[in-house]
Amino acid sequence: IGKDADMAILITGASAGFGAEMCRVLVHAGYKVIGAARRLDKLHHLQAELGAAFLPLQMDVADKSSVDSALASLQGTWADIDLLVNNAGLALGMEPAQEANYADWETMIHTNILGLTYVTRQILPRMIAKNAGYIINLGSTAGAWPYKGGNVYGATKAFVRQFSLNLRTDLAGTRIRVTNIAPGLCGDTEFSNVRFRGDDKQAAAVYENISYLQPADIANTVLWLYQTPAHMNVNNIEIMPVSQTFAGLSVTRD
Ligand code: 8X3
Repeated sequence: IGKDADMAILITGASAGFGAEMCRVLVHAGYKVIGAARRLDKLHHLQAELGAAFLPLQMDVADKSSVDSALASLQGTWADIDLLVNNAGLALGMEPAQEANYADWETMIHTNILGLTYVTRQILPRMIAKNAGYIINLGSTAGAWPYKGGNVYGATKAFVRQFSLNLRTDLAGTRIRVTNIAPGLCGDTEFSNVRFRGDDKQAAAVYENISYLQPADIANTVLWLYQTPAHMNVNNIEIMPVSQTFAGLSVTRD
């Protein structure tokens, strides 16, 4: 049983991928987990799998009133959030900036930036009031390493990284911890299927003949971070599969 078993963990984007795997790993480790997402049916499947230690919470992070009312509905120890994992986020498209669909940019900014701040701003005062808590934000290698077609997606993840560092700065003198996790290429999630708008062939091509990170790698990282000693703060953790490196600065020949 985890050290804070009477308190709850809130994970956004819990219906699939990293988020769903985090719910599994953290419930199996003995914690009470609230899984938040838009797709309630997926959360109910997780509830059937995980039992009473899992609470489904229908919430659209990109909709401030949905965030406010969903979080206000939490009762008793479920309202005592000791760990918030801001996992919800998405990439849409890989076209060069001048060809990208502007509505896609707005959706990414809305979910990855505004959505993350809606949830954080709601939960922070509760953590401040008890001078305890941990916020883990899901950034990306794309927030530090540019790549073609990464334009606004990578920029939203750069926001997540810098917001995490700035949060920790504002929280100096408190016991509240903040970490930015920046995963690189990770498969077996809906990430690329969403990015390529349901084109499963194009999505599968991203992972062809590559050994990539698994959702469990990231979920186990969250568990490890949460269980690190209370005096220790991991500011930023960047994780890539061995098949990926940051080499690759491009040159254009005349
Ligand atoms: C996901 C990693 O490289 O597809 O954030 O942008 S990448």
